[in-house]
Amino acid sequence: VVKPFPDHFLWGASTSAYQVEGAWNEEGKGPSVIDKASFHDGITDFTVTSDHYHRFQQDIKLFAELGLKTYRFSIAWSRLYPQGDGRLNEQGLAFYDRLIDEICRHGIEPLVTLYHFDLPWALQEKGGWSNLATVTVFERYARTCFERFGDRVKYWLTINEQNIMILKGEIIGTLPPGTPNAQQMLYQQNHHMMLAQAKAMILCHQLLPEAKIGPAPNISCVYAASARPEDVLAANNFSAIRNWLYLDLAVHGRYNAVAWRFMEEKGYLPAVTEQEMAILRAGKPDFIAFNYYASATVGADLPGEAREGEEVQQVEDQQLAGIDRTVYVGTNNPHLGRNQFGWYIDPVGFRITAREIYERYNLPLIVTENGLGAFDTLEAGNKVYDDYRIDYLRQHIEQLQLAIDDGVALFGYCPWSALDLVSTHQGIGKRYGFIYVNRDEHDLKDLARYRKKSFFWYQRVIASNGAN
Ligand code: BGP
Repeated sequence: VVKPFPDHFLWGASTSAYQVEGAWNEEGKGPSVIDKASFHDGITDFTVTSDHYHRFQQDIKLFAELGLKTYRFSIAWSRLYPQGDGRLNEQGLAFYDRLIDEICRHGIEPLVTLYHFDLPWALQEKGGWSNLATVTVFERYARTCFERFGDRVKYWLTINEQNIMILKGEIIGTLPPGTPNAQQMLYQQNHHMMLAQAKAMILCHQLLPEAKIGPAPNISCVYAASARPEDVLAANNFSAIRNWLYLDLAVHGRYNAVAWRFMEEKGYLPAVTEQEMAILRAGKPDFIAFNYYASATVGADLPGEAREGEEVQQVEDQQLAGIDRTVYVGTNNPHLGRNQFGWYIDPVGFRITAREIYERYNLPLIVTENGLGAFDTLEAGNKVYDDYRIDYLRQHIEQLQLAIDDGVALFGYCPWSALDLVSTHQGIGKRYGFIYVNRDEHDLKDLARYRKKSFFWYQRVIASNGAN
């Protein structure tokens, strides 16, 4: 018999500020890197998104009806500090006061991400994360959040998917185009973000001894393309560079040897001082949050062996072949199905990932993203029959339950996303929510909210504490 979900398990759902709020320049908000980025033709921008900024009361009421125990959202740094630092915008603070009060009034536990991709543009103009001064600016912003909201917020996340910002630096990161030796600069940015995170964790523990804080990387288990030892070695390398580099720094304050050697051989080593390493060691997370969508499969790139050029999932941006010891190339996995956007669907990989993280770090875990992006259709009577999403989530929840049965201390699950919002690169057409938001890419319609079939399903999952 599989163990039930623990009492007080935090069933939740997630969003991020720039993807859901809209009101991109209202009430004193400064622009972020997202507001300045150019996106593909044909998809919407981030000016209105789901208009949550003006409709949050209605949305939180729906979350309460859904039965959420926790709601994960992010604070837009440039609402609080329009220039990144300097003047504090009281209207921005007041908005998050109202939002958090509303969440708490419904008995939902707020889970707050300090920084989810939307670096204030004014900081980016001063070098962004390439500039060591941004570390201190982030610490100040974090202090403001802890001091203002810490009376109501117990769970904090530092930085969303820092590893993806580095691994896909040209797309989602904060690297100005044309930066010379871009990869080295990305690893320097990574080091600075790690310092910012460590300082935020130290500060959180000082100011809010009851609160808990942790990192929120995207972690995927990594499979070897075959049982050939070189392929297994390649998978081991990729795990070290894609996953453990970030968590080893966050938890233990050290660079793992494989990742360090990789950066050294490629000429990517960040400048690091002993004093900084001491700060990294002093900053300790209380838990690890992780986002999981799919696994990754890699192999060795042996001389004379050409791999087929079909687009590879999860590893596509890594052109790291050719160095002794740290070589790997992405391969496809014939054992897995894919979603409408080509992403692999791998529920068992979810269980493996949870076990791996727990075994490696021995800290409580919470899942802060997992979900299925799909083109939903609004049918007659404003119904959305998203059985495919229910299937995806059910399979992943089953594997989570097995992971708990395996002994993993997992205390929450927050699928992406609470309601429909704008995907980072694929517009509003790629939907993840339990609640449909009535708009198209360029036609805002009435932005009405409709409960999808998955809403009623997840409501039952939560009500029965996981017996879905
Ligand atoms: C994660 C991000 C989210 C969200 C999600 C879905 O990487 O933290 O912000 O965007 O992925 O990705 P996408 O919108 O590209 O489908």
